[in-house]
Amino acid sequence: MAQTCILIGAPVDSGQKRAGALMGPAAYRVAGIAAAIEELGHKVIDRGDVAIAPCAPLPHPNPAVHHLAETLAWTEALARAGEAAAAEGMPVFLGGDHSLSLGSVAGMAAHAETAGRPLFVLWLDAHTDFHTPESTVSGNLHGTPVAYIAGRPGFAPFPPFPAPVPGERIAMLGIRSVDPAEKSALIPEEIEIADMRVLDERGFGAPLREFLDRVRAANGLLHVSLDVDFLDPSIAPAVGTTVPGGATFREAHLVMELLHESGLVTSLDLVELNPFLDERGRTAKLMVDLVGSLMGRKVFDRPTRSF
Ligand code: Z70
Ligand code: MN
Ligand code: MN
Ligand code: MN
Repeated sequence: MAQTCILIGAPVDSGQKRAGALMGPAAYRVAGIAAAIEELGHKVIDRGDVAIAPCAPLPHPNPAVHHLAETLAWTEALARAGEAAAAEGMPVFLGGDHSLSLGSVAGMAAHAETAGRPLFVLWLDAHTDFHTPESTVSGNLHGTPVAYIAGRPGFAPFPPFPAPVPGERIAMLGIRSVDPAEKSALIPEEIEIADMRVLDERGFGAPLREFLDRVRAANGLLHVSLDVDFLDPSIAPAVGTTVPGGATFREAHLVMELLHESGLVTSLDLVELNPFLDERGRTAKLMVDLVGSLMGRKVFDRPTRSF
């Protein structure tokens, strides 16, 4: 089915300490993201980059937390831009570090409330990003969005999350780096975590299909948040935190193809690309190729004859 994709540039880099993520939206455009989507018969509207005003520093009881005011401003700006875009088509957020999902998913949750449909979230990441600003050790707020989305307390001065997403509606794939405070907070949660141990045994297809079946049964909206470090660093080097043992080229494309076939995806984040660390644009190009698979690129348009 032809879609209208709304590209929203989110040059956010306040959620971590390494410079360069703010070049992400430009790199996706250079890598041809609009053409890759249009080639598949969809319409693309590029809304350009969201911007925030200069911020006065905002202190936090956890002294590790940094760039709180900027991250708060991005959260509010992206939630607004995202909610408006969701009324017109499928928002695609071009990041930017993963703190942008504090805003993008808040916008989708507000939209879902208006639409009267439950929001589901698929987190494709090496990390669970389940810290609160109170529990983070690094102080990097890109490690917090899932906790915000799930409605964990400890997020002042962020606005309360519009409609917290219960754990049963969140699934994580690719997980292989979790801090102790995140682990203990995740234990009582219903969040489905397919870590690499699970994925090595079952593959990516079965756990993903189970989650998608639940989204379909609930007539849900589905937000997909794709962190570059979901991928193995050997194929996706342009990321600040490389964690070995990630999804291969073929596993990642399979995930995207299954998402396409489900017809359920209503919004997407592309996060943590740091073009300054890339090798001749290969990570940006891979991410654009994955978006191609998500939007319907396949080897054959019909089942092949003998399989
Ligand atoms: C760690 C922290 C993180 C992404 C790194 C890492 C968090 N749990 N998230 N890269 N996308 O610093 O809180
Ligand atoms: Mn992440
Ligand atoms: Mn990550
Ligand atoms: Mn919960």
